Amino acid sequence: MPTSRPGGETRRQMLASMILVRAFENRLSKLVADKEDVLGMQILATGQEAASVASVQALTPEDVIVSNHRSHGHLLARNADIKAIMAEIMGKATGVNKGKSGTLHLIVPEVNALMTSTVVGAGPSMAAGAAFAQQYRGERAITAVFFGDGAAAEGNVHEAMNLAGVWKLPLLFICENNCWAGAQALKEHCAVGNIAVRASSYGMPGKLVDGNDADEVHSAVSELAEHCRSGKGPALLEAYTYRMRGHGEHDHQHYVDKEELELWAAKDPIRIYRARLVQEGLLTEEDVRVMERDASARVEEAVRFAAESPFPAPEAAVEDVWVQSPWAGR
Ligand SMILES: Cc1ncc(C[n+]2csc(CCOP(=O)(O)OP(=O)(O)O)c2C)c(N)n1
Ligand SMILES: [Mg+2]
Repeated sequence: MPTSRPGGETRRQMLASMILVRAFENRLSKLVADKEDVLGMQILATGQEAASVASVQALTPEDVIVSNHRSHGHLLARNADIKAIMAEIMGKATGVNKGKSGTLHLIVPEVNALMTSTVVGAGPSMAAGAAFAQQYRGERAITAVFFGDGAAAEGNVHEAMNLAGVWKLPLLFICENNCWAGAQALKEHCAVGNIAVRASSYGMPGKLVDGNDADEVHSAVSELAEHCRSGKGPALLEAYTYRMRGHGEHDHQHYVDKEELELWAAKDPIRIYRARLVQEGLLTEEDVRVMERDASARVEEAVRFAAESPFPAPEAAVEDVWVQSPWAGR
């Protein structure tokens, strides 16, 4: 299958989106450190921005995405409302889920982000259901599910891949292999060197890419999404990347070698991409500084909006729990 490089405008947008995601998560990290406003465990994807942003940007807005506990990049790249995402993280009534999901279970149906789940490995089987619905209705849209290297060891993920292969579901599995699952290194839970080789066991194509290279990720997702869209069944992409921070903000990575961190810091996906676009003449350094200022202003506005928003009323706890059946009272 041919691979092609994304166009200039797409590449500029990818850089802007990666910069926004980094600014958002850096601010979140500072809020945690300052013990301000944010509730619960904060799980960031610093260092993984190319994998998440380029994947999402290679999909169409009609495609459904299913994410996991490391979801901010996926949702912001999808243009989910940044103020409502921040408000949700702070547990406010103006949040995307009225303050009831918090950061770990964000759902943004307006942008076809069906769900995020912190139950490791749950996403792929839910995504298989969404892809089945798309196939059943004869839609052109596909489903893309993001999961980690640790999740790839869960039985549930293998079942989802097997069923997707048997039913030829339009489902793109995107494994963000960030080398760690909590405090467990990949070799402690994975018998093979990479996850993509497993694809052939489920009758689907598998591809391993440098997850810190936005162009490479974009091209691979475009190619595999086309495979899924054209009725040929599922596909598996492994984006090899690195989690630059601890599992969550509570985790100070005492188990990680300093040299390993330095090695990956040198492969920072934003710095690499920024230099590439400037060198190719697609942007000037000043254009990038404007992107950074814009990102920072949007993040500050989101923090202000969220901090000033009210918490949900106690009665709201029992709202949105049940769906009214369309057949009720008939
Ligand atoms: C079923 C289940 N088992 C264990 C956990 C605890 N847990 C949360 S995240 C995580 C590590 C997941 O690693 P990976 O899938 O590689 O994703 P990453 O955190 O690296 O993005 C674990 C074990 C959980 N949330 N759900
Ligand atoms: Mg991982």
